[in-house]
Amino acid sequence: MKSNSYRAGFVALLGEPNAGKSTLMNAVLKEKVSIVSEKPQTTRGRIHGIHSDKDRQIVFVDAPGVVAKEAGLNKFLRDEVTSVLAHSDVVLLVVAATDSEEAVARLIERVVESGKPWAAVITKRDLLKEGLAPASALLRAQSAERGIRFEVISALKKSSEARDIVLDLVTGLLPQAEAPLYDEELLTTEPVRKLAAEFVREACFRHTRQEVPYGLAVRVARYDETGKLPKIYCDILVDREGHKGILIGAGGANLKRIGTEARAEIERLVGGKVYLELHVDVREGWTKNPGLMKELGYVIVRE
Ligand SMILES: Nc1nc2c(ncn2[C@@H]2O[C@H](COP(=O)(O)OP(=O)(O)OP(=O)(O)O)[C@@H](O)[C@H]2O)c(=O)[nH]1
Ligand SMILES: [Mg+2]
Repeated sequence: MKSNSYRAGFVALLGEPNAGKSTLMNAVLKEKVSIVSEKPQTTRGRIHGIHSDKDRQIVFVDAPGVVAKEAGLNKFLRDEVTSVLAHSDVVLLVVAATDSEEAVARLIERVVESGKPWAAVITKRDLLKEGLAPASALLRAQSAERGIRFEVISALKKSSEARDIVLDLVTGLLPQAEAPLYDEELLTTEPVRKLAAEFVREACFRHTRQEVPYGLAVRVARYDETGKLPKIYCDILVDREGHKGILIGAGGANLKRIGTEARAEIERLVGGKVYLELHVDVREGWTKNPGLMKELGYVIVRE
């Protein structure tokens, strides 16, 4: 049994798309668990990242950014955020220094409505040339009215400082516990095959533009661990015929680059060599088709 002051629980990361939630979670864990890109709506489903020490176990739940639209993949992203909020003990609002006051006002309303204990960080401080982030006044008001704590950080430029600040901000809000929720050695509850698919998707995001990344899904068709070298076969599904050629590139060069980069990430994750094979296929209009979305894993299962 742990000491009387031991705490454990789930901390949802709530923010606008592209605010820096996944970057922040990786910085806190000192490991890449959640994929990151400069494009909004990179994170699609919740990703758990676990910090354990003798005083606490914090299960961070990285979530998609808050989107307003109510159809297709956007509806899934929206419902996923709602579900993550409902299942969390604490909310950490992640605001980018560049986020507008209106956007942050909406987020604050949402988190207050949830009734959960919360704190906030303004991240991307390094992008502020001078002065304050547009949302500072709002958070200061929350601090004065409700005692909400907030700090200004950079997860990219000062990641270890950001890490200490975030751990300190959320710990006091967590429920007391007698034991950790998960094995204390565990960094994430996500299976390797899911993270492998995510790393492939991240490399695809890096090497495609405009609507191509948004309409792209990756799934592991086969993960064969019987031989000396684990063999991973991934399908990359695009939602328009025209995107297939763009993704593959002239002479297959783009897909090759994607494969090389994703393989390096997967090898780092599993701590050894892997064989990775990518196959591109078309699922016309999948982002608007609930049946196809379900087939690709975009369905809320934990209600
Ligand atoms: N300059 C700077 N860039 C950052 C910082 N944190 C994140 N970024 C960048 O912001 C972009 C978005 O980061 P993500 O971590 O993917 O953001 P997110 O909130 O998870 O985005 P979604 O999953 O799309 O909702 C990436 O290009 C990051 O490198 C920071 O502290 N400073
Ligand atoms: Mg993300």
